[in-house]
Amino acid sequence: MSTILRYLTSGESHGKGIFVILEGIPSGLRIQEEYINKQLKRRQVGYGRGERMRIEKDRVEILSGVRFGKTLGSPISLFIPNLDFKNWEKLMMAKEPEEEHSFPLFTKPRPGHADLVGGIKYNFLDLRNVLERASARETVARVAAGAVCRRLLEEFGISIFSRVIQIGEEKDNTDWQKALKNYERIEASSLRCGNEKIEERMKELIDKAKEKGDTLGGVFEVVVLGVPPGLGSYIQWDLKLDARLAFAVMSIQAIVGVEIGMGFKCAFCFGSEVQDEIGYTEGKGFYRFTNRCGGIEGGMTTGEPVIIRAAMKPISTLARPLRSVDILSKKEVKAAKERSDVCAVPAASVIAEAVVGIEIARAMREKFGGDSLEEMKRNYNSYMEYIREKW
Ligand code: EPS
Repeated sequence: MSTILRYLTSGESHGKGIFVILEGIPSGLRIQEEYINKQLKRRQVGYGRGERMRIEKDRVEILSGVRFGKTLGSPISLFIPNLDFKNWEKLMMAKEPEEEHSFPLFTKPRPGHADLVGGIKYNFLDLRNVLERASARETVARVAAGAVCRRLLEEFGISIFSRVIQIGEEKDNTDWQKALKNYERIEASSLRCGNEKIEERMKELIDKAKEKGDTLGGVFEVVVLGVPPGLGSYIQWDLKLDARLAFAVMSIQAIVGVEIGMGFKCAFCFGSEVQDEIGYTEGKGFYRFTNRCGGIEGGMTTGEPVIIRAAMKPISTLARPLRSVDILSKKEVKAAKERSDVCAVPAASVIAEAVVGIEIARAMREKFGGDSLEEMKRNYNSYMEYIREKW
């Protein structure tokens, strides 16, 4: 994958904070901490979110790469402090504790989390060393980096939306064009659902899961509008934009499936029900009668909206824990109970907007390059003029 735009995150869930370095944003892009904080706030919402969200008021500090409100073209370092750290200082300190094992070990791995395999892989008897980094807390970094990329994409008329279309067995089958017509409702909804009645039934399912000491997953949809044709490429496996978008979304904690456009439904259809026929009119140029491919064909954007859906498994930490084995005694135990969410699908949809935005921004940087935003815009405008004139 090209490294023209890349990012690295670091930090543990209960350490000092979460860090991200984002490299590849051109100089001259306006960005403010408040703009990023707005996205961080969107990540914290959600009916079914856990106690941690009452502790954290996620706010970013821009530590490098920006001066007087504009990017410098150099790496942008972002830091989001963990307000909860004050309650964990002794358990998360970097220096060696005075007495050996003066703190409880986390030895009861939770089925579905990274606990057991992480302990085996990194040779840890205290599985807290695993969960601290495997935690979905890390996604606050993705949203911060994604916010800067969203800001860049706005300069090219590209916008990103998401909504929840299923919680447990409760589905919202409204198509995305209709749903986006009342996007304010989706944004105001604590489940990011566009339909009030369906949202109520989803909430009932989350309440039932909570009463049972269980958790619930679901499905969300991300839509990207305004992309130019030709982002990504068919010439190499790791340049195909559909594959990269699937990778980015699948890398979010608890995501177990990703589809683009009609996705798995294609498997039950004939080709004539799947391919998007091509039309042409003077002035409008080439267009498609449908967009079943979800805006990507041959690993490249067609210029139609990019549509991605993903399935999130129920959170791994259950208030009524499942069977596990203590890694020290090897005796059957109930898995550890860590504070957690009951349902985090709305949060995952916001995180997915961010990682999709990063991938689209990376593809835009690959195609239009430029060290400054102005240069990138010149390249973009000349490409769009070429399409208007020649195609
Ligand atoms: C989360 C932070 C975590 C969890 C949750 C989401 O904080 P804490 O572990 O202190 O409660 O609440 O992460 C998980 C449920 C998980 O399994 O990783 C966040 O910031 O989104």
